Parts: sequence; C-alpha cells; structure tokens
Amino acid sequence: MPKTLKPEAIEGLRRDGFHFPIAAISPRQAADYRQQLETFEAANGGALTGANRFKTHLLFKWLADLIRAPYILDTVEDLIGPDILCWTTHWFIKEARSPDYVSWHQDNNYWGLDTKNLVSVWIALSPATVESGCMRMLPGSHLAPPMPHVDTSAKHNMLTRGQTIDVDIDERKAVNIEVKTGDAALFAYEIAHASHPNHSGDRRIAVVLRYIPPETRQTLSDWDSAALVRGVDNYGHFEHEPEPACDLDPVAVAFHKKAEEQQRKIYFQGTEWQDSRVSSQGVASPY
Ligand SMILES: O=C(O)CCC(=O)C(=O)O
Repeated sequence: MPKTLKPEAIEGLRRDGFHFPIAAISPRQAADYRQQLETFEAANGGALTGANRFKTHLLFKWLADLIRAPYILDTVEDLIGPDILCWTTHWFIKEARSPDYVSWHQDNNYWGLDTKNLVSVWIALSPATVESGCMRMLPGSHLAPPMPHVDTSAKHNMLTRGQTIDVDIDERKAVNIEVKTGDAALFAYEIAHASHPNHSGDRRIAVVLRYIPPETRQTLSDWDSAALVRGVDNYGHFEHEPEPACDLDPVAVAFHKKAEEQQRKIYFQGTEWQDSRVSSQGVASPY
C-alpha cells in the first residue's frame, strides 16, 4: 500500500517518467526557505554560485531537514523502497528576465550512478510557469535506449558541459512542467528534459533533491558520499554524510568541501575541462 502516491500516480511515473504536481511543502514554508536562501546570498556577494549550488544540504540546516522531511521520504519510499540515500541537492535558479536555459539532456548520461531507481524531487520556491522557464519533459523518453549527448559549452546553458542530446527532439511532444510555489515534480533519472529562459519579472528558483537506493554504485569514481535519510544501508557503497546541527556547521562544511570536489570531478569526467575546472571554485553551475 503506497504511503502518499495514488497507484495511478506511480503508474504514470513509470509510463511517462514524471509525475506532477505534488504538494511537497506549504507556500509559507517555501517563502521562508526562499528568504533564508536570499539572506545567505545577500551576505555572500549575490546569487548562489559554484559549489554552493550542490550538496547544499551540508551547508543549510533547513535543507538538511527538508531532505529528511517525512512527507517527501514517504513519497520517495513509494517509488524506491524503505532504504533511502540522498545523493545530492541541486539549485536551478534563473534570474528574472535572464537568457539562461537548460538544454535537452538525461541525467543518467553523466552522473555515473548505476541505478534505474534515482528519483528527483524538483521543488519550486517561486512559480514555475511557461513564462518563467519551467521544465519541459519528453514523456516515455526514460524507457528508450540512452540518447547520445554532445558537450557544447554554450554561454547561457546552465549545464556546465552544455551537455545536449544530439538527436532531434520533437518539441511538440514535450510537456510543460508548470508548478506553483511549494509544489514539486517527481522524475526519473533517464527522462529527457530541458527548460527555456525566464521571461518573467521574478527569479525562477528550484531546489532539487536526488534520492537513490543504497545498492546503487558510483561507476565514475572509487569514492562518493550520500546522506542516509531513511532505513538501513546494507551495502556501504557511499560514505554517509554528517547531518549539520546548524547553518554552516564546521563539520558538515568540511565534509561538503571534500564531497563537492569529488562531485565536480564526476560531472567533468571525460571532458576537455576535466583538469582546469575540477579545481576551480569559480565555475558557474556544476550540474
Ligand atoms: O530546473 C531546470 O530548469 C532544469 C532542472 C534539471 O535539469 C534537473 O533537475 O535535472
């Protein structure tokens, strides 16, 4: 018996590769999280950049709590079972009226995780609409053979490698994933997805939680880490991350440094930037 998702939602996710919306957090909570994000940004020289945009659950206490929130974990449990690791958290922030976009890509193309059960929980901290550049997804693309990608390094592409599916996508078949503040979209590791620039007058802010079952292995490196957020880990393939006791908890910040450097290496592996950007703290958006 599923804990939060209706059987039709689970069936839809298996068939289409995504399901939305789910009421992940209240609009009030979302406003509070946005305020905490923006207070941090204001105190640290502006928009969240570089390494602060991933594995941020090791830096912000509220995000460490969010990845462990019972409603979200119940939902993830409905899809991947009771033992759950949170591999990372990613920010996708598009400034108001900015040309930044995300090219068509599949996450399983470059994260090295050998699972078919990664679930992304993409949570809107501001409205995700066609105007603000909501995600677009190609239904059923997660079931097709993996698509070839090329690294383009295009200027306004938010993906660091500018990784782009190298076959024509029939845009008419794409679904706009419009979600209101506090709502989330769930999607599969293999789904083809993208998003257009933000033409609205507000920032389009999303935080994405990535969950995997503990049997998953990292195939691109000997060491990787994740937070054990529910159940047990009988495999030990990932070093368990500390849970911060407060914002910028020194123990978790030190772990974040090691983990983000490793994650950066994974994202860039096999590219011409492998050596230069791996050591750079200034890199724009290392997803
Ligand atoms: O938020 C977006 O526009 C893209 C998100 C994305 O590519 C992802 O969560 O994997």
